[in-house]
Amino acid sequence: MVTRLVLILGDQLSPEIAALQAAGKAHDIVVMAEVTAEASYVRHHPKKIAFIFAAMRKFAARLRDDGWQVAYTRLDDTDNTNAIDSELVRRGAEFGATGVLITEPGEWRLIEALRSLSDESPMEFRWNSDSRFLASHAEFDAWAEGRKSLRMEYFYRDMRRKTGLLMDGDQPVEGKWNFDHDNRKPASDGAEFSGPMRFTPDPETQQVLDLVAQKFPSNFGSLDDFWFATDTSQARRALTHFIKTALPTFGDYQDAMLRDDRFLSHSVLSMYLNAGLLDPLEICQAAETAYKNGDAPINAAEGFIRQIIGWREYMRGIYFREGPDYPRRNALNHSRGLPDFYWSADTKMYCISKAVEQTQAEAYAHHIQRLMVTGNFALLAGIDPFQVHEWYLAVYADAYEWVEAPNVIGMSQFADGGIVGSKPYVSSGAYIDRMSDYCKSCAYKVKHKTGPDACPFNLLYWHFLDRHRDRFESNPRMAQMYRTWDRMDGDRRETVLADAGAFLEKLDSGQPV
Ligand code: FAD
Ligand code: DLZ
Ligand code: SF4
Repeated sequence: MVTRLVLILGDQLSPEIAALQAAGKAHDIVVMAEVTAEASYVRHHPKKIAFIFAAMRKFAARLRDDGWQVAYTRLDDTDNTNAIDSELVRRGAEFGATGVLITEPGEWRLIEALRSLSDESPMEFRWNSDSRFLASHAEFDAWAEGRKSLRMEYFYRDMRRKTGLLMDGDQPVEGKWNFDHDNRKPASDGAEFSGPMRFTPDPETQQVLDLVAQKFPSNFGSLDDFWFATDTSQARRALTHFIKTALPTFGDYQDAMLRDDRFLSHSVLSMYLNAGLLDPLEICQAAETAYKNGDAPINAAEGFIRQIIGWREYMRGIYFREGPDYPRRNALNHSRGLPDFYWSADTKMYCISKAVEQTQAEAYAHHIQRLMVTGNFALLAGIDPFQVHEWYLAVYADAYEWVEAPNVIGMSQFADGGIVGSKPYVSSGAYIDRMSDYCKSCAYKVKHKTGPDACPFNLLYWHFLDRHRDRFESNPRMAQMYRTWDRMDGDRRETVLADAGAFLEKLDSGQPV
């Protein structure tokens, strides 16, 4: 009788996952393993590790209830070999397995490790594409082939046509593909947000929390007040809660930031989606139904669906198309070390301190905090993009390289030289001031353009444009910025650059900023 191992990784927790679909309960054995190699290739936030381990344990129990034989390794099992490839070797020998069924992992690192193992192993490896995505690699590559630039918007329209979401025949509902001009308002005074659904840890999750506290005591991030869903039925309740309470204002407040609200109208579903607890189409259909029933306006439903079938799928396409060297790209040759305040929140810059503090507490920050606060600062200050990438990969509960790297290396740091974005996402403090209520609590003055109190984003914005003039001045989308800079009085320009240089020197010498 043939026995094959069916590898299920910590972010593949879906009964529809391809390797499971290709396997049979009668002969095949599911292998799942909590291993040090995966838990420490970056120093993950403890809440991320706890979420993944708890969800893995509950998924294994579900599979067993469903009749599967599951060989599950816990982190503290004495015979744990502590890496995915060595666990396959150990389980292969234990069960006399002749083959391994794999669903393609979401990181080149692990793909390469498993490819090496399959070259050496007597077991036959069968690779399956990850069918949890709408666009296969071949489909994305076919879309990308021959295009001068890979703009997400056109890819997104194809995904709308493919899924039929918000379509009226072959036309978009209400006559437009994109309703962004109705979106992106600052949060109005007194706007209230109920936040994501919270779950009290069950005994299995509590056991994992104790284990993670003991094994990862010094990783950045707090384990206190763990409230994440850890199985599909809870994640579905979180989805229903979002659709009812936050989707209607999702578009309006997509880019807003508030001092006293960590979530606003965001769904906080990415960690469930990326781990396999929720399916992208299921989420989008729920949003579409809310729109059809008159419970959410088109700008909200369209904006939300675009993030999932557009941006999320597009980012994955870029990651696999660009290959394993993508996270090492550094088109702007930035080399400054990541400042300590990314780990401590200890900075006078209120916006950064807030974003880091909430990341530490929740393993979550919403998109505009990631892009226009911590990401914007790193880009303006010329931080080494690989260090920025490792930070994002470690600190967010939803972070796996296939989605994190194109967002960080591409969208946020322009380190891929313009594959994801046609221009760098940089802004001065004025943007943060417009979209948030942070600046009024800050030690720096957002209206000051020079001098000791000047908002560092104001100084560094011009410093960035000036030092990268050769690359960007002919970019039509940046022409206006250069015109404004050039119109500034020469002395003033010199003062801005000198103040920015002084700020960077302080940063480099580890003085408080
Ligand atoms: P919502 O605002 O409610 O959006 C709905 C869903 O759309 C999200 O759950 C997510 O699945 C999807 N989505 C939205 N924007 C993007 C995007 N740019 N790329 C891919 N999917 C998107 N997302 C991750 O899932 N993992 C990451 O590691 C990650 N790292 C990021 C790093 C940077 C620098 C930036 C700028 C963005 C990053 N994103 C990442 C994208 C986005 O910020 C998160 O998906 C989002 O903040 C998750 O919170 P949410 O579920 O409340 O999202
Ligand atoms: C992120 C993560 C962590 C922290 N731990 C495990 C683990 O112990 N076992 C496992 O199978 N997967 C884990 N993961 C998820 C993997 O790192 C993820 O599957 C790969 O990075 C590919 O996306
Ligand atoms: Fe951030 Fe500048 Fe506003 Fe302070 S003044 S919160 S540093 S944007």
